[in-house]
Amino acid sequence: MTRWIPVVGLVAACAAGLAGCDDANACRPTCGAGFTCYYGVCVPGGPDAAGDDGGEIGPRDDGGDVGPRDDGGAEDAVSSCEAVGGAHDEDGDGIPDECDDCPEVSDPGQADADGDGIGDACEFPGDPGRVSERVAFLPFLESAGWVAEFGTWWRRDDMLGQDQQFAGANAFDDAWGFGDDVVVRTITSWGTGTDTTYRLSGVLLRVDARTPPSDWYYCCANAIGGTVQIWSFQAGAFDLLAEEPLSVSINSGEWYGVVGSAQGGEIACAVESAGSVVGSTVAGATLPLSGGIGVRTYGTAAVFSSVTAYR
Ligand SMILES: [Ca+2]
Ligand SMILES: [Ca+2]
Ligand SMILES: [Ca+2]
Repeated sequence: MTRWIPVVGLVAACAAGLAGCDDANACRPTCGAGFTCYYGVCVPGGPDAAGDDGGEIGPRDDGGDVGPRDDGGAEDAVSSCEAVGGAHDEDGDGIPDECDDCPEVSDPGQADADGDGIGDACEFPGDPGRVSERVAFLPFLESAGWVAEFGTWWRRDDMLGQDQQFAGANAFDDAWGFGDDVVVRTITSWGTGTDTTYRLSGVLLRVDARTPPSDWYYCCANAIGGTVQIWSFQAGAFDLLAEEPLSVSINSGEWYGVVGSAQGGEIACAVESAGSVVGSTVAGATLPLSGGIGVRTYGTAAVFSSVTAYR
């Protein structure tokens, strides 16, 4: 059964136009020319001159004076699409990431039936409207900063990859400070692996790296046996909290979506294939964690083409 949790937009105040919201966290490393720091990551484009989070840049940019998300505001005299012409287009649908209502899934029509700024192609299954906005989209442009923990990570060609074929490897940004409530989707593909029990790829939720190694919740798919799993890790102890079968096999070299949701006392996890949910599970959250998000592999090489955070 697919079960999803309503997520309250705790950072909706930023969307309402409070100046300085996009400077909440410093970028590591400092963003290069043509990029601006936004929630701790470097995104294409220039600074938000109006300080309104509404015009020039950022995941909450409404797309300026082009496209269905235009709000007609004065700040849209120069849209982000125009300002960063030729900008990155992760999904190749012709709409630059900053203007795309679904930057990780091709949707050239930009259909958005409920008008919440999140495209139909990447609305979350089972509970439309539970996510109010996208707060970060990471196409893994080379300028973005991540903390690696174990494994052999690389970032190139707008992808983040991990080549270690045994044991676990994490990459995360603990500085985001999203708190308890967040929904994270990654697009991932499995490579070769050597572990005979687990070949996992997915997203980390509530990563807490105050005392390394980090503590976390993990929403993932296991390519061995074809299941969706929720794990916790705290003080050196792993715990498999929930596991349900997938309706499809995980094939190396193919792309899948893995979506994790953390709210209050619950963690939900779903796996997507070809735009459909192919398995989901829910577990109670017992660890008092808040913090960043990330990605993790276990027992397999894997590639991540993007990570998107919503609230
Ligand atoms: Ca696009
Ligand atoms: Ca798209
Ligand atoms: Ca929508």
